[in-house]
Amino acid sequence: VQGPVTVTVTGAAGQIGYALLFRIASGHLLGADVPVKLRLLEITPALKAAEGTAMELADGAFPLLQSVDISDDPRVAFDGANVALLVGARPRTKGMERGDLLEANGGIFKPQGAAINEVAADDIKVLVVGNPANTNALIAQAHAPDVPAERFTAMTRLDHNRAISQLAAKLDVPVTAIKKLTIWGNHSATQYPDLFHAEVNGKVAAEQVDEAWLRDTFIPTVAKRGAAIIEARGASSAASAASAAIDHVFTWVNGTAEGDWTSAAIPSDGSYGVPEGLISSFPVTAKDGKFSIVPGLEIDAFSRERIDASVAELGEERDAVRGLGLI
Ligand code: NAX
Repeated sequence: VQGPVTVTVTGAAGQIGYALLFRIASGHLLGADVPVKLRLLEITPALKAAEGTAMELADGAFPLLQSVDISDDPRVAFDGANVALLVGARPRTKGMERGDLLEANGGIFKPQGAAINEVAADDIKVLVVGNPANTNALIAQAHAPDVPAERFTAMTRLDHNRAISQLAAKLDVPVTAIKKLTIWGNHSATQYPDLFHAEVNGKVAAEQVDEAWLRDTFIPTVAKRGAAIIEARGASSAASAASAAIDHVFTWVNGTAEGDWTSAAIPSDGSYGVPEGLISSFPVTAKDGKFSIVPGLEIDAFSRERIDASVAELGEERDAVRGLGLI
């Protein structure tokens, strides 16, 4: 039997945290036989709410949950962490420019990266959910020089799951019929969900839908799904985001299935014309606790244009945080 895994969740009192913690406690993050120690990081005013969530976790009497600790100090919360889910972030508020947003998030992800560097376990794996996720991951990574760069990842699995679901509904097939879907680029409206390499029951997905639907319905529906959820629910995606975070880490730890891949934002090695070091979404496989970019896919002009646009946005975000001295 495996020893307990320490999982730190930031923004634990938020709405994604509320949906996420109970799935972690019930064994969905790592596996049904892996005991978990939870560490919750919150800002001081939200500690009481986090305590309320911890009370409910206790009331779940989860067999795998060994402990729940709460702190407002990153150096306490990340101590010995094997997995860190960075969910808490500063949202964009009215009148906020991109520079202000990046700066506010730098104030969160810089000290968290430094604390991870100092006190996390040697095998730490980091998933950034809090937006702007790719660039927040870059900031945290820059302040954790002793942690291998590839341990910093950002979440595009929700976009990936949304794309699978939209395509499955369109073709009236179960989601399990769809393989090799890819989200490329930034977790933002410029992201590119790719159907040219995706397969439906073994056949190329793009050939089973008409081009106008792919271009004018599918791509914008996936990219703008977050806004549609806010419009309908009056609140942003929470349970689906938590579920995607669970999927991302479960896949990272337990691997992808033979003949399939998933999407994750990981540091680029220069593949597919994405500048080295940018944390961009790629088609990835996972094995032995490591993500690898799927090599050798042919990229046609339609896809090239869209990947390049999203990657250019990531480059601009990187330049902006560089200019602010955040990386
Ligand atoms: P909430 O506002 O409900 O919760 C955020 C929590 O983070 C709050 O409890 C807040 O006190 C806490 N927090 C703020 N600063 C912190 C810090 N320095 N240390 C620890 N905790 C801190 O937001 P929620 O709906 O849970 O969303 C969280 C983040 O996920 C947002 O940035 C959101 O934009 C992002 N999302 C990312 C998605 C993705 O696919 N990558 C999709 C869903 C979601 O929009």
